[in-house]
Amino acid sequence: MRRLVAAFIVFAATTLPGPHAAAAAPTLGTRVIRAGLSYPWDIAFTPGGKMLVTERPGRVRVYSDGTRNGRLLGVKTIPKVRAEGEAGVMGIATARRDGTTYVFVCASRQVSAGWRNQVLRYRLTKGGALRDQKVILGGMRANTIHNGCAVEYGPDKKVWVTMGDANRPATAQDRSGRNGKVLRVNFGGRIPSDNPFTGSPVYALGFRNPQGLAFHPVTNRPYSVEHGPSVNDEINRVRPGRNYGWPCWTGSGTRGPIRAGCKAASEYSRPAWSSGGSTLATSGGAFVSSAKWQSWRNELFVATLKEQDLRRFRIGDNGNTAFARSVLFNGRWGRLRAATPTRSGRALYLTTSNGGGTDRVIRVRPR
Ligand SMILES: [Ca+2]
Repeated sequence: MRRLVAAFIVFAATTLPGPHAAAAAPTLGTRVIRAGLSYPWDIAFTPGGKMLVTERPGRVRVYSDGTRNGRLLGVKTIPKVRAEGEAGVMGIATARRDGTTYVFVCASRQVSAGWRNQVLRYRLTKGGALRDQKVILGGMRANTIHNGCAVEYGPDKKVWVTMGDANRPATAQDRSGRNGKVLRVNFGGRIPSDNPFTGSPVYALGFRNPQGLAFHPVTNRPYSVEHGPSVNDEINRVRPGRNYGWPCWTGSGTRGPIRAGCKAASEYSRPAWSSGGSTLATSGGAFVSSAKWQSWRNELFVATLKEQDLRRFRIGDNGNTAFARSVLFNGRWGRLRAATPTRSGRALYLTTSNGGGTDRVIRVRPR
């Protein structure tokens, strides 16, 4: 009799939606959409459904769509790219304006001033060609490490860019410099009148190497994802004019490599999450917004290079904390670089960073 009762309780618990029944976790399906690429750094989708993929050595690949059957419409070689170490053609984003699709690319280029990271804007033709190049943001030093270079077109219709310290840590605290910052400019590159520092593209400072940037689908708040030194990878809620501590402090009150000129840890903004005593090499970040994601809807997914997995985070109610929830696809595809949502928020696209012409674009979506 006791076994029967127990069996009924199990049956009831698994089949009857109780008054506090939460949405279920989604069952995810995965598919390799592209293979044989070379360091695909980032992905963007146009409103019409084209898929654009950067390859760090210097190209943008344009596909008719994000399926396995999509046609390769063209490959744009970005001029003057100096790809070396972690630098090259990195973040990409799209925007639709006055009936035209525009593409923003963050790239490391050899120009008259030297080796610089720049944000280029192109017009995308219907046939998939990138035309009418314009530099809308420049003056950021490039290096073989710490370039940042995520770019997103925000819900506020501004161009947002993360910039690393280019291995000159002190520059992250220099408000007049553009390295170690989150930058924000208008569509054509002018400084928005509502930026926190008048006449400056600097939106927030004190970053080491932020390679991820994503906007919460409900609150529209920006979140950056960055690499820590040997400890404290971070997720930061990026707020105007705030200072996130590098290189004085990392994580929540761990000393960084520089002390001169530093204030107390409490004078800097603390991360929404930090990895603590080790690093995962957190790279791209993306929110999923479709109801198909059920209980994971509006959560942040972060790709990791070193740990070779995808990490799921829930943003706390006040927006200031990110809670690590689960680890997905551990080791399945090697090092993961990008996490990008489709425009519908239904699918998440990942890229690998394994080299040797073996890299892939992978689609993840709820069944
Ligand atoms: Ca920090």
